[in-house]
Amino acid sequence: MNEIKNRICVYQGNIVKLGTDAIVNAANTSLLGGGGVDGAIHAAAGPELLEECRGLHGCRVGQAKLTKGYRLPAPYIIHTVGPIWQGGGQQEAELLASCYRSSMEIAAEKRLSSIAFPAISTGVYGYPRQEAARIAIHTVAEALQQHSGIKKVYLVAWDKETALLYQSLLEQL
Ligand code: AR6
Repeated sequence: MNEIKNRICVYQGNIVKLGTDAIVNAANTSLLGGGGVDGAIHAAAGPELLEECRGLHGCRVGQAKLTKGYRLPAPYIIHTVGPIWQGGGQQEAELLASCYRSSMEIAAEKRLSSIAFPAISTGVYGYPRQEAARIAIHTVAEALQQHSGIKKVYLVAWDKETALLYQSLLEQL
């Protein structure tokens, strides 16, 4: 597991600043923008992003779609739609894992070597932070075993609490 551990890092701050090959957006099914990290990404990437998103005709929960990064330092954005937390009985865990897995698959297909994820579903969508962090780390670690071309995955935390959570889960891998 050490080799995998070394390919995951925790970053606390604004994901739009990262110059990884792709950053992941925690979008909604319309892909037409919103608040939170979605709003920050659209604001930083510029209006061309919304234009491209219009042509994608939305995205299902648990799936992901690729666009260019436009004015972002990252050349690509992978838009994924996390589940809305409804108490845990609506396949939220499977759907959240699927967001991470699908995004990693797109990155691998595009031969990208670095990707940054926000804590999908843990804002407006209300997913409990600890459980979401556990799913993020484990799904990313599993996907890294499959996709040797992805050299670095950044787990981006907006707040200190999430950063510490990621850090301690990563140490336990
Ligand atoms: N950089 C990194 N992380 C951020 C940033 C940022 N700039 N801004 C917020 N976060 P959320 P969701 C963290 O609500 O729960 C949108 O309106 C935030 O602290 O952005 O998946 C979409 O259009 C939290 O930990 O996404 C959807 O309608 C995490 O990112 C809906 O919100 C995710 O919070 C999606 O909700």
